[in-house]
Amino acid sequence: MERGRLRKAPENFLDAAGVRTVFAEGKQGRRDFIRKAFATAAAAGGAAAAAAQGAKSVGEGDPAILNLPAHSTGLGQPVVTDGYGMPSKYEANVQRRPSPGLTQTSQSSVSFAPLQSLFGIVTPNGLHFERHHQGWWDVDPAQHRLMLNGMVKTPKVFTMDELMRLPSVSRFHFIECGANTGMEWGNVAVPTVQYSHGMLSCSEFTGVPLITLLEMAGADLKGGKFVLAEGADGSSMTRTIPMSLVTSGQVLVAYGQNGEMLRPENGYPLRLVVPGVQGVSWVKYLRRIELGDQPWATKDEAIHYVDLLPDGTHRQYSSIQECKSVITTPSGGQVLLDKGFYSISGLAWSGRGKVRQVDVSADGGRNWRTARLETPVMDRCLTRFNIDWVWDGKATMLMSRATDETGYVQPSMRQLREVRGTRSIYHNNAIQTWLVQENGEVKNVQVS
Ligand SMILES: Nc1nc2c(c(=O)[nH]1)N[C@H]1C(S)=C(S)[C@@H](COP(=O)(O)O)O[C@H]1N2
Ligand SMILES: [Mo]
Repeated sequence: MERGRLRKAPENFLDAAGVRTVFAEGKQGRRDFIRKAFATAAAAGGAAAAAAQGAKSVGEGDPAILNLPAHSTGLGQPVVTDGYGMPSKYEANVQRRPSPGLTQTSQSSVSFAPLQSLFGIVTPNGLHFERHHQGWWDVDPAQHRLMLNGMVKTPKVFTMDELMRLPSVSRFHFIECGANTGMEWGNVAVPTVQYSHGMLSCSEFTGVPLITLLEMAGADLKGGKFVLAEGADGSSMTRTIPMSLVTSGQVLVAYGQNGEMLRPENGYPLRLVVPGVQGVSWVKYLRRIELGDQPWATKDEAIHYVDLLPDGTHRQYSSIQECKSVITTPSGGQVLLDKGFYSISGLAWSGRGKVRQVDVSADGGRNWRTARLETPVMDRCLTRFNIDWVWDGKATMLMSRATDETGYVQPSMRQLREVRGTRSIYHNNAIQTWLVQENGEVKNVQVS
């Protein structure tokens, strides 16, 4: 990518304005660190000095502040009463996108969340990634029904009204498709973090614990070992889920996402939330739950989302998304305009609990420093990390490595391949490496 084609903030925050914000907000210790970074950069002269100068002069008085723009002197727009509120027109580049490298049929498709443009841990609903095996539907909630059958005393059919008057819970969780980062197995270095890790999103989900509904139906909680969840779209998505996740109250029959009803793309009006488990089990347009005593081995679990191991066997039902992290800024496709201070920021998550620690290397894995975790750090939820860094203008490699509360450490690609071989598509949680080139361009590379 050429420098002339830089994307605007926040997709490319790496300009003097980004640094000024850090100046204004940094804590004392960090501010000193940042000042020193600038002093070093200024001493080095050239473009870096100019950037530091620029930041200073703006902070101390830009005469442009005296010119009142039209929006300070005229009348603003009236309140937005005609429809759903929309983002600023200046944010039009922040979008879900299909991957340029993936073959898509019109209805079996995936769009990736723009992780490089997001702050904190919550994915706005209009930017939540999508994965449809048979296209999406805007299902009429008045017509939608949820059936409970199998090993229950009284099979039940719920309307949405009946479900929504039951006591609900709201919880923040990530959802990651088991195929996220799948291209990397084949050594395909997709250009940006949107395409390498964007089948990942995080929301506050609201719904009824599935166990509540099963109890209402008089479920056989001793004999029942698994539930089958079935979707109402053309793919009839069906997945087996172990009862241990259900009886602990974790699995939700959800209708809410970030304070409003689910979006049609994400399963409106009802989807299963299976915290820590790969996305495919989060059945959308949920219409049936069957309680049984053994896994069903349906089409969606016998041939999809299985892992071909080096000995030729298929690993099935490996559904927990293991601990993983990725640096979202700076990341592939972005450009570092000058040497000097940067705040490296990224996301970490684990399907087995909370993230305990994230370490970051700015020298290709030789040295690691522990990053700051932004609070709150929640169970099976995205955790935002960041760490200060001064780029000396030389080519280098950035990596992040997460550890979860079970003590599990995110593996390198080489460690993962030792166990999993080279024929996998799914469940790649390896350490991601971004190469910062001398000209500031950031590229996706694989190191062994
Ligand atoms: N009914 C139904 N449920 C489904 C799917 C589907 O195609 N149909 N796709 C699954 C897959 S593979 C994933 S990764 C997640 C994606 O959820 P999202 O589209 O809300 O991001 O939904 C899962 N649930
Ligand atoms: Mo998926």
